[in-house]
Amino acid sequence: MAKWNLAFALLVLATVTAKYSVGCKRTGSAPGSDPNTRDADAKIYACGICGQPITVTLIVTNKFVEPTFELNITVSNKPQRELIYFLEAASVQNPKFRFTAEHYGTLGYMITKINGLAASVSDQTYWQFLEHPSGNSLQLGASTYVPLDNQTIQFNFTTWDNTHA
Ligand code: B12
Ligand SMILES: *[C@@H]1O[C@H](CO)[C@@H](O)[C@H](O)[C@H]1NC(C)=O
Ligand SMILES: *[C@@H]1O[C@H](CO)[C@@H](O)[C@H](O)[C@H]1NC(C)=O
Ligand SMILES: *[C@@H]1O[C@H](CO)[C@@H](O)[C@H](O)[C@H]1NC(C)=O
Repeated sequence: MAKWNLAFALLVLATVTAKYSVGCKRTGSAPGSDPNTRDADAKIYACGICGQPITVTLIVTNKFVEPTFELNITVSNKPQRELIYFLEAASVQNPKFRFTAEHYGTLGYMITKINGLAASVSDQTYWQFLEHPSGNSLQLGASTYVPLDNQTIQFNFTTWDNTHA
């Protein structure tokens, strides 16, 4: 019984992979191969399961400290995957948007600075992730949260409540 479940799961995985990895194919040299004599058929797959193309809007707001700023960037037609990749795409698309991240083991990347404005433990400030327009705080970080098509994510510079932290 368990064996059949596994076989079914693998079949589903194979189907999903076949369907969604198409946009991720890129040519390049296989590791260790000589780039001058590389096989034209050698392909590197940048990711295993790539999602369907989606559009995500990022709103960056700092109304907490002077000078305040706001930035809206729409990233269109990128494969559905973790939020960090949309942040990367946004900074490629719009050089006015820059961010810094710090890696925390299994939690992945924490966004520590946006456009020069850094989170601070002494000031108890951070960049909070919210769904827009609901205002719901995301329960996952940038390396784990996978945005939905046409979703707007807000990055709001704010303070954390001492009683919660
Ligand atoms: C305190 C806390 C915070 C504080 C940290 C303040 C500080 N510097 O002390 C603040 C308010 C800043 C915070 C923010 C966020 N947090 Co938080 N946080 C926690 C909490 C309750 C405790 C962490 C801790 O102190 N550990 C003890 C210390 C000794 O270990 P540490 O490794 O040094 O801890 C550091 C990291 O945990 C880091 N950190 C805190 N939160 C997060 C979130 C992510 C994604 C990352 C990579 C790192 C990180 O800051 C800690 C202090 O330096 C945990 C829950 C838990 N019990 O672990 C959630 C937790 C880690 N946070 C979580 C989330 C979702 C967030 C936010 C994404 C929330 C949001 N909607 O904005 C943001 C991060 C946004 C960003 N800019 O990337 C989730 C992560 C889930 C996941 N798998 O991604 C957790 C597990 C809570 C939950 N929902 O279950 N958080
Ligand atoms: C960004 O989006 C928000 C929310 O949709 C809107 O209120 C604001 O006017 C926009 N700002 C800019 C600079 O486009
Ligand atoms: C997202 O918006 C596009 C363009 O308006 C639309 O074609 C698509 O169906 C929307 N996707 C979802 C999941 O609503
Ligand atoms: C963004 O942060 C500011 C400053 O703390 C706060 O007043 C505002 O309510 C926050 N916005 C959202 C949508 O949470």
